[in-house]
Amino acid sequence: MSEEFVLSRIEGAVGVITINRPKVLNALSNELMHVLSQALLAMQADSNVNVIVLTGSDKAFAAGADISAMKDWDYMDVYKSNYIGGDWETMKNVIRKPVIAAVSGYALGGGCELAMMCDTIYAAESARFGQPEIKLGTIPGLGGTQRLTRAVGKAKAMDLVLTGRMMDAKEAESAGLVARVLPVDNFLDEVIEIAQGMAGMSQTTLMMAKECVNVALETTLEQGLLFERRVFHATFATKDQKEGMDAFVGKRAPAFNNM
Ligand code: CO8
Repeated sequence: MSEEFVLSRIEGAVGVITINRPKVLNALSNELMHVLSQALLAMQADSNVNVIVLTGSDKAFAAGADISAMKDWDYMDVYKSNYIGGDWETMKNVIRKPVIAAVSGYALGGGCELAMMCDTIYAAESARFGQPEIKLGTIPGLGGTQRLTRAVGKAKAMDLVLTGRMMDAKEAESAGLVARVLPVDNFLDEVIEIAQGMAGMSQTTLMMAKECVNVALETTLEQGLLFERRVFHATFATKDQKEGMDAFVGKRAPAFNNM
């Protein structure tokens, strides 16, 4: 590989993965997506990492799939290879630790879809979200019509997908796509600090909580409530539940062991 498309580092119990293809605003190529999935799997396997932050540059989280690479694809190639993103749905189930998208600048097309595949999105005031595929004569191919609709509702999803316009961070927050908007200055440091707070919890319990929230999008309320209750019951089999509640009663900080 001529360039390092993805950079990984660990800060405390937080794994930080940075998409690094600045000349093309982090356009997502096949190769980049492969390296990114390897980086995520490595963070999942590293027991020192409790939470993963996925970010890009100040100017772009990712400006979408690589249009130069995509423009000459033909139907049989993409259909037979199940590209784009067939294996990413599997990946999503393998990465059980919380993944936070830290979005600064453009998150467009596949970039917006990649952010939506994460468990939550924190945006810098400079963030711009959109599904501009319609302007290229195609449609979103990695969840843009599905996850965006679940996040912001049908009317706004239609508006974004059919016009290809961008929405800014404030609009994205009020529409429910983004959890928090943070100032541009020290944006990534602030997200990492929030992630460190999460990472101080029990890793096991973090994974259980993530699984429950994700089930809410996939099932009926009745089944989701039952799933949640059973997982809640399961937390009482962990040492971390004993530690958390003993610490509260003893008026001290908990020291979770991921057990
Ligand atoms: N693909 C390839 N190159 C890109 C992309 C892209 N998506 N976006 C930007 N670039 C390149 C530009 O060609 C330019 O290269 P060069 O310097 O060699 O001319 C460089 O990045 C800088 O871009 P601009 O000069 O255009 O920068 P501006 O600040 O003027 O504009 C924009 C920034 C508005 C973000 C503009 O670059 C833009 O509109 N980009 C395309 C956005 C887009 O249409 N994205 C959707 C792509 S389709 C898609 O994502 C389908 C998803 C399917 C799933 C994908 C899973 C991997």
